[in-house]
Amino acid sequence: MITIHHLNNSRSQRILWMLEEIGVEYEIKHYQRDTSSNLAPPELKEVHPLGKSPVITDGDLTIAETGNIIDYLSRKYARNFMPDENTTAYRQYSYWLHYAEGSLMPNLVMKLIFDKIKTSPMPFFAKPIAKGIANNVMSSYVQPNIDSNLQFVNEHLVNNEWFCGDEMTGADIQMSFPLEAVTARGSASNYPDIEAYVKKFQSRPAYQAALEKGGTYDYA
Ligand SMILES: N[C@@H](CCC(=O)N[C@@H](CS)C(=O)NCC(=O)O)C(=O)O
Repeated sequence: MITIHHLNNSRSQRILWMLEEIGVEYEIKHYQRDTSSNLAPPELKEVHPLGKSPVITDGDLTIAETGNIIDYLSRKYARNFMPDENTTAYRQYSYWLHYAEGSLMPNLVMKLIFDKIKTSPMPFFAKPIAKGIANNVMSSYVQPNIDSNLQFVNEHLVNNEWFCGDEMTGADIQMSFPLEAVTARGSASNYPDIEAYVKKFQSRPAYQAALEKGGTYDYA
C-alpha cells in the first residue's frame, strides 16, 4: 500500500493529484507546518532524513523528490503517464520533470526569500541596507530569470496542449506547482497560455478530489 506523507500547503499536493489521476489505492498521513516558522514538523524526518514533503512509502521503499516520485509511480502503476522511451515526447517528459525543480523553482524560492528580507523585523538603521541589497539582487538577477523562464514556458504552451504534446503525462503534474504558484501570486498575468493551462488542469475531477483530501492549499 502506498502512503503519501503530505505536508499541508506544499508541493506534495502534486502527488495527491497524481494518485487520484491514476486511481491506485493509497493512504494519506497528514503533517502540519509550524504556524510561525512555516517549516515541516520534526516527525517528517522519521520518514526521510531531510524532513521535506512529498515523500511516499510503498512497502519497504521510501521515495523522495517530487520528480522522482512521479517517475516511480508512472513506471510502476501508470505507464500511460510517461511516453515511450526513445521518443521525442519522452525527452520532453524527462526535461520538464527535471526543469520544474532544477531551474524554475529555485528562482521562485529566491524571490520569496528576498521579498521576506525586505519585510523582516530588524534594527531601523539596517533596513535601508537590507532593502537595497534585496532590490539589487531582485532586479539584476532574480526577476530577469523569472521573466525569461515564464516567457519560455508560455511559448511552449502556445504550441502544446500538454507539456509533452497531445497527452497529459507526469511532466504536467510536476510543472503544476510552480505554475500555479506564479498564477496565484499574480505573476503570470503577462502569460495568458500559462494562466489558461493552470485553469485547465485545476478543473480536472482528479485535481478537485485531491484538493478535498489534502486540506489547506493556497495555490488552487
Ligand atoms: N525539490 C524537493 C523540494 C521539497 C521541499 O522543499 N518541500 C517543502 C514543501 S513545498 C517542504 O517540505 N518544506 C518544509 C520545510 O522545509 O521544513 C521536491 O520537489 O520534492
